Amino acid sequence: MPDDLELSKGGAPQQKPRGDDDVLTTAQGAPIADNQNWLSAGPRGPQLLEDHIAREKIFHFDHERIPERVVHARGYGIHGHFELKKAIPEYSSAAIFNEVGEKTPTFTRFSTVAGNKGSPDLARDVRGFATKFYTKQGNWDLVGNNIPVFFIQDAIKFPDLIHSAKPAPDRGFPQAQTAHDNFWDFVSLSPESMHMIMWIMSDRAIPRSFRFMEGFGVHTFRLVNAKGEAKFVKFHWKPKQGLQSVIWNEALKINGMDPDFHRRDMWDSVEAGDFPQWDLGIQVFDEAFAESFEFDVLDATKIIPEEQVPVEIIGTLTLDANVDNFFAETEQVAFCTQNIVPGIDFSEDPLLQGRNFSYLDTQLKRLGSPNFTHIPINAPKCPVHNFHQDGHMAMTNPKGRANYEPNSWSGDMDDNREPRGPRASAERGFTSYEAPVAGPKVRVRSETFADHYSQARQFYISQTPVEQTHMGNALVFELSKVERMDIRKRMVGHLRNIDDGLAKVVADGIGMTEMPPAATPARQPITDLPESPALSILKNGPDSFKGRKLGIYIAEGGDADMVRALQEAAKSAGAMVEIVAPHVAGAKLSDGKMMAADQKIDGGPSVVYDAVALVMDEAAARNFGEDKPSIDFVSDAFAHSKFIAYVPEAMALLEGAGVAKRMDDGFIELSKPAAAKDFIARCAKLRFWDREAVKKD
Ligand code: HDE
Repeated sequence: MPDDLELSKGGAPQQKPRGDDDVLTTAQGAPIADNQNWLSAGPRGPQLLEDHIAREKIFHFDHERIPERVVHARGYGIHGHFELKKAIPEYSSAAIFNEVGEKTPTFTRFSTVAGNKGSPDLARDVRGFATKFYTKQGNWDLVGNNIPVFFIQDAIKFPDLIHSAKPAPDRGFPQAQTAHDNFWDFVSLSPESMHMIMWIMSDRAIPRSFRFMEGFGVHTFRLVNAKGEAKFVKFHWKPKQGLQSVIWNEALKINGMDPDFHRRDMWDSVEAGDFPQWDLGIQVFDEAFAESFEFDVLDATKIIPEEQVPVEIIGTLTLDANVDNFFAETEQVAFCTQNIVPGIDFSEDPLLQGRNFSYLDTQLKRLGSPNFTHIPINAPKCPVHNFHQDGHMAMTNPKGRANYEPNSWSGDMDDNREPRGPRASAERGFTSYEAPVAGPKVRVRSETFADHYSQARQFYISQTPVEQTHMGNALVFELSKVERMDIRKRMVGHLRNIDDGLAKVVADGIGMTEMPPAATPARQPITDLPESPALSILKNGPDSFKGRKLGIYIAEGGDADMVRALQEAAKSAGAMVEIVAPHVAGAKLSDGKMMAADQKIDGGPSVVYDAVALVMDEAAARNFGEDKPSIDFVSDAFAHSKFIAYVPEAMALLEGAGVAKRMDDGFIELSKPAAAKDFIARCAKLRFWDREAVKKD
């Protein structure tokens, strides 16, 4: 029993940290004597309904789940802060953009779109990148994706898009993938999807980590300055870690090996103090540019190439604290596109306008009450004053009598009257930009939205040959899962408008004997746009092994100095290291000492590492040359174009894995410990892509 009761009024009831000496209580605070046995009539029952303690426990358990998000169900949240590096008062009056050095707390949730809460992290999918900025003027939510365009141009099509991508309603599968008839049927009937299709068939849809992907606000928004002047803006997140993806065969294996690969990666790097950072960039342009641009800036299936409107960096997001409680924070966080602050405004993008309705609506369903803003993760960190009241789970209830406005309570406490409460402020409050609006009420798609292929083609031709091959392979994989021939043909018909070479690769890959006719474009001609190098991952590689992970496969008798040299070299490059061994207990190295392992070999396959090293004696290598997990460790690393370091004694394993005769410059022999440094330096390239080029020829 506590000595004193805290006689507080209101406030959110919080469980204090649970200590070792605390007595278990019911939700009403009554102490519990036995948490193992239901009250019963005699030792062999029956159980008594009277047991209020057992019933309360089961009752609470029965109601633990809330509906998962209808899209973006699987996600991972993390705290951080945004620091402004460059003030932009000429563009925006928002406080968050006006004081250099100011730090604004944030919460970011990364997600996949199609899969349910328990689906694997490396599904081929768009990734959500949603950030809540707890600014001094209220919460601003930038609810973006890792791809700068979207499948559709009008929000009314969203339920159909998502229905087609999610499991078919009759059979309830396939989960977390688009490789099925319904999805390809829908997109092939919606040519506006073609640009997005290019992006999701690229390696952008299988990022190596949340840390290594870009983020985009997608829509055109407005920035409004203190004089009420507006400019258009597109928001970009640029990872300081650089861009990196896995390849499809690797993704398939990671999903089996570690379905939590992305969330584990984020958790581990933050726990290790390696905080990921993104620069916030803006592309700012005016009405005149919007008028002169080849495409409509309100069309979310289009980008504005960075070469045309450069991205100005204005600040940095640092993610530096994992959540304390997944449900309370990651699950209950509610992002809404309508959460904007003075100085930021919407544009007339029809997709954005639809989203503004959807997010608030879905939060009510998911969190069960309009008071979800009282949940700590959603509550603004600035003062909140309004006359909203009551409702389920109301936690912050206002004091006093005045609960309406206007009112004539004085606000002057001396005359014994009640305070009058808050008032709107024309100077400090949000005012919508006075964009002129006129026109008949119609249901039409603007003519200016009609070009569906030019930017799709631009994306494709901006990729390196390796990336183009991956896109071709992805399309072949997906369309091979489509059963209906007419859908496959319709898709190849679209590809012919994007790139004939790609259309041919895909047609051949799915065994199509006759090339279907090209789809009829809604608008002719399809423009030949210049390459945009910013669209390629490999052209923008980080050239650093920092934040990446080396797997060292050790065995009895392995050279202890070499293992240590590798560990040190990786560490000084800012990389992480895991030791893999035949047993999790580790292995006795050449110095006679046991080195503990992080993973047993079949729990630490090479797909979870960025590069691998083999340090073992000859006898072990001979044994492993016949051991399936060891063979896979090497042959997968080879197939996935990874750098492979090996001590000369490990040759028998390379032979057993069938790669000894195909060794290329991606193999580095570790003849003496000094070689460890050279190996890690080589790993800065992340992959030895020449290996793929050779395989292709
Ligand atoms: Fe969303 N989207 N969306 N979306 N979206 C949701 O809101 C919706 C779109 C995005 O981590 C839902 O809270 C419509 C584009 C992210 O909690 C829902 C349309 C972009 C997240 C919803 C779109 C996004 C969501 C489901 C078509 C990138 C996860 C749960 C107009 C710019 C946020 C929820 C989180 C979540 C509706 C299209 C990003 C149903 C109607 C485009 C990152 O409200």
